[in-house]
Amino acid sequence: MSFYVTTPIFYGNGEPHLGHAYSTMAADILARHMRQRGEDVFFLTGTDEHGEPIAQAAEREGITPQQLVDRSAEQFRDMVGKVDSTNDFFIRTTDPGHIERVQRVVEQVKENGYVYHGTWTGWYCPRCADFKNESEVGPGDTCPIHEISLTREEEENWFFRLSAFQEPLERMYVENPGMIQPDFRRNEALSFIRSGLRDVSLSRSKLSWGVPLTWDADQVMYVWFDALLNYYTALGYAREGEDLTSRFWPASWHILAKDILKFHAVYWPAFLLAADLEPPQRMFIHGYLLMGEKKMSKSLGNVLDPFEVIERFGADALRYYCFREVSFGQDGSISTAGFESRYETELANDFGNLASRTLAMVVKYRDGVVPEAEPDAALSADFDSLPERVCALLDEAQIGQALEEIWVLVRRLNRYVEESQPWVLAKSPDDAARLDQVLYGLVEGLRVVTLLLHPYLPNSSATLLEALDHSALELDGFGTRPGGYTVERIPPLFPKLEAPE
Ligand code: ME8
Repeated sequence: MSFYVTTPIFYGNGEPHLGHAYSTMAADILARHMRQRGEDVFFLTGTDEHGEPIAQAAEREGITPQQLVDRSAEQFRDMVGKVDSTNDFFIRTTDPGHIERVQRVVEQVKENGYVYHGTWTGWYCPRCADFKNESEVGPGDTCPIHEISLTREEEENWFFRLSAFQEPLERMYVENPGMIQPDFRRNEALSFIRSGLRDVSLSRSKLSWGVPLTWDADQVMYVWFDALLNYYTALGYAREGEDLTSRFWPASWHILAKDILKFHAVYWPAFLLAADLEPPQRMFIHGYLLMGEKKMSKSLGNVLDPFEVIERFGADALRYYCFREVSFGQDGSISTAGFESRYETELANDFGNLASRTLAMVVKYRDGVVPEAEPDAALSADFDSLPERVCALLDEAQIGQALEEIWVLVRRLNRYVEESQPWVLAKSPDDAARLDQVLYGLVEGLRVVTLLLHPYLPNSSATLLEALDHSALELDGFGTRPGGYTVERIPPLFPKLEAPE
């Protein structure tokens, strides 16, 4: 089965922050997990490089827009690498391959009768790059998201006949209730659609930094259509000499936050339908990571640097913390204190210690050779169908709940150590068989949870799997690997933190 997951493409005038990293890590967790299941995976991220804010930022700096986005693309690529993202391609909307394909799709939309010429008058937020309906205007004609004054715009544009899709979109979401997750976001999208869809500008005339319309050289594509199309165009040119479109389109999951729900849930499927293309299968709308009270964003100026966090805690710890602390789909507060506490109690103590002491006991009591024994029935029962349960949750992009499901077993294994007291068993030769059973169960449990944790903790799970002499990443059930192999001790996976200077 093919599995195609995307993140939003991030604005090429900003600096990467933890919010961007969050969507990237979420998509990466799904991509890694699906690869473990043997699916044919494609994972896309990248940068959104056209539009007014970018042209303006470049002008303020006295550089060209291209110079600005080249620099920013490098920063985002760097961020993506540092969170250990395994994206299969990094798209930039200034790629010639993208531009060409955008032009082709929009020509098709025009040919199908969904494009006309008209005059736009209304409110516009340059930061959202969005034309606002009266219902979307905040007090004093401001943008409710960016808290800046909206501008009154009037210009000659080409329009996209969005109104023609009100009924088809409504039907689509009613008939496919799982398409937008969580459900309350689907309801939000539906109520927006039901409140009436007005046609939207497809192009801008006052701007030159964008994809030119092939039939009107004075106009460039409205940046949102240019940007949304990345999900589709990338498949056409990501692999030289190969078109991946039929293999991966429609996308399995778009991962994004609630700020851009309208564009993804309304404009995007409508535009695809207008071009005779299939809408994406599903989209997951996550919440905002909040630092203190406000969402983190560049324009609000309260940014936590993911690079600093990674330097101090490692990428695994960041990946773990974000999906453990904040319920995926809801807003949630994050803090340095929260990081440190979960790092210490869950990563270092629950998981790191379990791994260290399990391996150490096998080395100490059995010269590193995992005993060949039947596991405890009670322990087996607790692991019963664990991989299936985790798969079912991740099929629904329930990243936090799947992690919780795994962590219950991490804790179970720790309790098993306490209950069975291998160090006491080791003192009496009569208990040798029982000790074999306990050690086998512990190693097997550790192996199963480590495989399931791989998408969340790619580095520490790799270290641990190596120590367990286990090279395959496929998910495995408890009790399926017989003993008889040799394991090694490891240094602490999550060493105690030095106090910051
Ligand atoms: O909107 N918490 O780009 P953008 C969680 N270019 N996620 C956050 C976040 C936060 N505090 N802040 C940002 C754009 N994000 C467009 C997208 S897609 C065709 C075009 C994440 O750089 C989240 O995924 O503003 C959000 O939707 C995205 O970054 C917005 O990134």
